Amino acid sequence: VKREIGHVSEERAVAECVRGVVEGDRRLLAKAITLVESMRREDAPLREELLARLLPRTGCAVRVGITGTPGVGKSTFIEALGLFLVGRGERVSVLAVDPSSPVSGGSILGDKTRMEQLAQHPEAFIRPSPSGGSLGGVANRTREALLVCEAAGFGVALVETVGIGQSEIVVSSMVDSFCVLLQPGAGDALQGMKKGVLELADVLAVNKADGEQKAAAERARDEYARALGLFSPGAAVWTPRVLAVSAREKVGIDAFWETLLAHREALLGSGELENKRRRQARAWMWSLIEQGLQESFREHREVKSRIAELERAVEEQRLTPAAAAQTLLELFRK
Ligand SMILES: Nc1nc2c(ncn2[C@@H]2O[C@H](COP(=O)(O)OP(=O)(O)OP(=O)(O)O)[C@@H](O)[C@H]2O)c(=O)[nH]1
Ligand SMILES: [Mg+2]
Repeated sequence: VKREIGHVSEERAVAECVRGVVEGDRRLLAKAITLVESMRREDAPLREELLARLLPRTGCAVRVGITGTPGVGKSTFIEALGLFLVGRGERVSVLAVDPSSPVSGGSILGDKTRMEQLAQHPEAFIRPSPSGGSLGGVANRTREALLVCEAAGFGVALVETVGIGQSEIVVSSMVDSFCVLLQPGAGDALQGMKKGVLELADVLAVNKADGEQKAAAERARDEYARALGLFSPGAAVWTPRVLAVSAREKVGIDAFWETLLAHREALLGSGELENKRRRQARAWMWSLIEQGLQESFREHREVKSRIAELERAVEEQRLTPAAAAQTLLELFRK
């Protein structure tokens, strides 16, 4: 009987969240995101139910990823861009994928102070990164939060990540357009730039093109543009573009958005947007399967009882990694 009651109230909780999200109730939107971010196993059926009900309302947002090294001005830029967009009547959500641990300084968007105006705007919604867990886990929860925001009618979904480690790859796999913010350091601009990031970028913006740094930022822009020209594959539907902007002075924000829309047009016109989203959805499914398998593997009773021993044997070179893996996999498959 108790289970039944629990079940009924859970049903009601999901229905309430769905209604709240659709009607633009911010408290319920936050609650829905908390639910999709929950790592508790007992929340899984509710989470699935909520996402399944919201799914038909998703897919309509312009999904944009923004990355850049610490201090490049991501928060300032997103605030400027967000305010520009709400000024044009858009509704904007901001999510983050933050792979850093609470120990190393916490969430990127912990510094909401720098997005003070946007955070208070009724047409904007800012949500810090879910904390804890692997990058893959954090990213999956952000993907799902993005769907909830879309269902809530946010026409622009911004996803911020700090450009360290692999997080920019993960974010680029959940957005339509991926943007990299760059420091104005001229001359050596390219040295600090990972080629991988350049390859992911659809739009690059050299920030801080103001005051004393204006000329340096413009030089850096030209250098990046030349470098991109060198290894862009001519036949692509889109050639990445480089701009100089000032997030602080709010200069170039409109040009940035125009460029982003041009990218979107190119994707739409060639059918590539749909292809991209299909590929992303499929890859997401596989990443969930891989994570699920890993979890089951580590929790498997017989596997668990022998992991430590076999790891040690491998470390001490008494056993090859291949043999140890084989033994564990056989135990798992049995
Ligand atoms: N001159 C100038 N300074 C800027 C600009 N944008 C940001 N800044 C400054 O750069 C510093 C870092 O800005 P943030 O927006 O916090 O940078 P971030 O990339 O979000 O930094 P993390 O969250 O630490 O990764 C701050 O002192 C900003 O005031 C700009 O357009 N021009
Ligand atoms: Mg920041």
